[in-house]
Amino acid sequence: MAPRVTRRKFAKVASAAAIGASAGSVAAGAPAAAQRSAGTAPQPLPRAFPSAFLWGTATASYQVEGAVHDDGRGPSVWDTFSHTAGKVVNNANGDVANDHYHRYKQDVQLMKALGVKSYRFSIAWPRVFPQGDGAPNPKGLDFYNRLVDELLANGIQPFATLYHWDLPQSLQDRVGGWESRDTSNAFANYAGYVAERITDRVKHIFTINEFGAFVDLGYRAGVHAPGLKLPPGRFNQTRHHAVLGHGLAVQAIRAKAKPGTKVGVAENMTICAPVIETPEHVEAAVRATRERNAAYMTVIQEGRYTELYLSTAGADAPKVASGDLKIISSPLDFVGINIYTAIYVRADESPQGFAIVPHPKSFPHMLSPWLYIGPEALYWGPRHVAQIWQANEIYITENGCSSSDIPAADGVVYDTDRVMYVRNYLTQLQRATSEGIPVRGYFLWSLMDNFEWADGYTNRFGLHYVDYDTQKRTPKLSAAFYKEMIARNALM
Ligand code: GBH
Repeated sequence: MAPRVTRRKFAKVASAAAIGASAGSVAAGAPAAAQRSAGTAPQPLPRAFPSAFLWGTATASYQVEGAVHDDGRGPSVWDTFSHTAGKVVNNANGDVANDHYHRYKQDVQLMKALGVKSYRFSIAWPRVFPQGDGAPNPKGLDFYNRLVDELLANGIQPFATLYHWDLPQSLQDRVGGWESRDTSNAFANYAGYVAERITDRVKHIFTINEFGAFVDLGYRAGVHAPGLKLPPGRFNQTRHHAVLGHGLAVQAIRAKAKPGTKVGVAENMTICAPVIETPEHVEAAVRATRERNAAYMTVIQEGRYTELYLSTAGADAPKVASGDLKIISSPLDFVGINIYTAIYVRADESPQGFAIVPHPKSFPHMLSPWLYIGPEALYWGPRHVAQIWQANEIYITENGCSSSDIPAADGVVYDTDRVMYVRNYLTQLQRATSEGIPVRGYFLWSLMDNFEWADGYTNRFGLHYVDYDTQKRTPKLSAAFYKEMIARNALM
């Protein structure tokens, strides 16, 4: 069944987003005289972003912190996984990573120099509850208090994510991690504990980062921690417990946070772009968006699994306890979307009404083979979320790319490919904001090169180059580009 979309809301988004409307409406503000005086030279459009637009960067705890034994931190599934031979390229691990735990003040200065207004980081659950549940470890939370204070002192708004995949190992050992509802409950308890203590200063909280990346890759494909390959029934149940944990955490945060705290999720939805912007392909992309995100974003937004998801799973469908769906779909204040790539969708005559068009072999990608270039994802992602689920506050919680990044003789990485990538994606984001789609901010992944999960340190996503022998951070060309863009608040 189609989700409820109020007629007014739909008309607003649909008409604003009508094909061809954007260029004209954006140009309308430019004085005609100024345009004429330019003669034949192409006139730059005033391709500005909204005035309060929140430019930012992002990182995650295990990818940058190191200090895995400091101040009572317990082990996480990523410590165990990365210390298991053959799981991570070159058997790398996050024991030291960027040593951000000790160098956070310097890293805040990198942000300040960029001119970002906000920073998205994640809190390591096993620092705060070394066993996942039971006794808290106040020293663990102290680190984030210091970080938050440092950010605020430098005029940077903190956005905190509570779970970016570092599950306390003890929960994996004792209850099977996200295979068990006990983990969903423990997560909510941890979320409430943190919310009570940081929301005097942190006004935006994300529950969970990217369900698929720890559930699908961790419990089915086995390429992320905890490295399991569960059969379909147990796997679908694990997915259910992850979204349940999200919903319980939303409720716990609401119960414990200071007034004015906003709660959301950061999900790397599958972004479905129409092959051509005609009404039938756009409609197919909307259908595909709901179905391809059925296990996570759709159930969070709609409080039900789609019929197609349930019928495809058959006997392996998740067992849903009474009340679960209401918890899972607890209302959110904002929606965060991590966007790296797009899939292309066309209309067809099948019962589901869409077909996915695979990327041809020649389709360009960045250094990571999965990172197909799809700038229009930054338009269609927020447009779908606003149109299908009436989200009125959207953040791009991650966007960025991997590049080969070799320092030149002068020590600078001239990552023209990353600049090309970011410029093209932001062009599509600006199309979205200029049409009134409510995107409020953008967090570039990442502030600096860091531990890229199963790829170890071989795949760099940073605006700053990190020399892991010396821990020296050096701004890349892309950092200069981003800084200039932020200063202008407009495309260039
Ligand atoms: C994000 O995931 C993460 O939130 C962030 O931590 C990470 O550093 C960043 O992106 C860059 O990757 O090797 O074929 O199994 C983005 C989604 C999920 C995409 C895992 C790559 C592995 C594909 N990612 N996926 S594969």
